[in-house]
Amino acid sequence: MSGRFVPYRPGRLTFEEAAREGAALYGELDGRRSVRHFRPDPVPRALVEMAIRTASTAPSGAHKQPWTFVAVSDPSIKRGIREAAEQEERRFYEERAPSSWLDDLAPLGTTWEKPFLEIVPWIVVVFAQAYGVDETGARHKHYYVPESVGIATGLFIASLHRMGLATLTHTPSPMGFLGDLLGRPPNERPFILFPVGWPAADCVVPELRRKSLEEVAIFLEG
Ligand code: IYR
Repeated sequence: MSGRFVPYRPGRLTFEEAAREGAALYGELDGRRSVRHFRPDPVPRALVEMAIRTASTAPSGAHKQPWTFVAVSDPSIKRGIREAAEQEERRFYEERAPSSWLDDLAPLGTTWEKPFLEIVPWIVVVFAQAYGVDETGARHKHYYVPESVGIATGLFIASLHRMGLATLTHTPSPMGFLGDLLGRPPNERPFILFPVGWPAADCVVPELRRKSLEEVAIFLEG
């Protein structure tokens, strides 16, 4: 064991306090929905910074923190992202997607058109670092990259929701154009794109049902 260790002493809650805190967070996150209708109103950069800081608290393989968040408010870059994303999406909806996939998407009402990519004040593109590069240009290994970046994006979404902001996990496919458009280095692969803004006053979301605890959990108790 060659690392240094520091004390970690989070306060111990009573069962009642723990149940109350857990239920409060559950209620808050259960109220979150993916949003495709946004207000054009500005979102202060400080709020986006806080969501990224929060995301970056995620655990990661060997604590390599293999993520880069690129936050874009520049209208011409947002337009470029929209144009490239719509080009890919159009091919997806009109040529590439099997009809079974389109059937699964029908309840969501999605199409190749992505006007929200220009309406939102921010687009945050998350890149996964397949490997690290140090100051000398030498490569070093990253571990469990999709797991690590996936956890970070979950915390990012939770932070935005806590601040009353809305987002959507958007993955135009293929997403290679994002690395070129945003000038990212070859070790970074686009992972997820998040439009970030305030939900529109007339925002609607598909009527969905979440699976129950019984449907998603199995307890093997001793
Ligand atoms: N990327 C497309 C299609 C799409 C795919 C899935 I899986 C979704 O949950 C939603 C949409 C689009 O963004 O429209």
